[in-house]
Amino acid sequence: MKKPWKVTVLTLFPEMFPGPLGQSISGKALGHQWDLETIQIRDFAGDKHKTVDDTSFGGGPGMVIRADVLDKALDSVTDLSGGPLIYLTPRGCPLTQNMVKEFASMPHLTLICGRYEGIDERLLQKRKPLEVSIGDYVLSGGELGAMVLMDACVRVLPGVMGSDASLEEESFQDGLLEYPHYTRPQSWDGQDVPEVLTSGHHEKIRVWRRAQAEKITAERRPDLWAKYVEKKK
Ligand code: 58G
Repeated sequence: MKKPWKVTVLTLFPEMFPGPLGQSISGKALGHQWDLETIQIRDFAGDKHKTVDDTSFGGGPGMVIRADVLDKALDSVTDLSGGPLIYLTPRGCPLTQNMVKEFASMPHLTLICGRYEGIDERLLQKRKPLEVSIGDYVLSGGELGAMVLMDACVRVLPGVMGSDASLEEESFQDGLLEYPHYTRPQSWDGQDVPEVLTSGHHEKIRVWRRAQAEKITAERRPDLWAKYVEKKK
């Protein structure tokens, strides 16, 4: 049997994992299609009080994770060479579906979760992690960001979503927002399912969905719409 896709998470709160990733489809795939390992950063503190943070040189509020402690924690990661080292931070490059597919194609990810005001810059200079952001907002820790990244990767692993057809569909709509979905009952709350979807005309359905996806994208995401129009030319 082939080795499953693996993620190693360095965190001060390993109890937060697998959290929501232990549920539903990703939860069922955990231990089969993918593996999760957590490393407690505090285990690598050098003093009897297990200190991992200190005040910021130059002053200002809040604490910073010590470079020496996190460096020792990273030394303990055996398969760092199997894929990227990633630090979740609001100053990172924005996570995209293309990055998700690339991360899911590597054998191993290592994720660093910061807390407090972040990590001593010298650790980042030495280890040069890929700095990734899940969006333009600040979280109290990188753990929720790590879970978002992992969730996005796990659902594109071969055999996890069950039907690879749904992923084909997704790539067909590449660069556009999702078209609307409907299920039973056919009539609900005075609203009927659009007739074309129950017509059985597969080509008409494809054209209708494409038009809907384009309309929603143009209305809501002028940035994505501009890229899509540019690409079509
Ligand atoms: C400012 C504040 C810089 C990822 C906190 C760095 C992590 C947002 C994201 C931090 C995160 C994101 C400490 C807590 C990183 C550190 C962590 N916030 N948008 N917070 O992906």
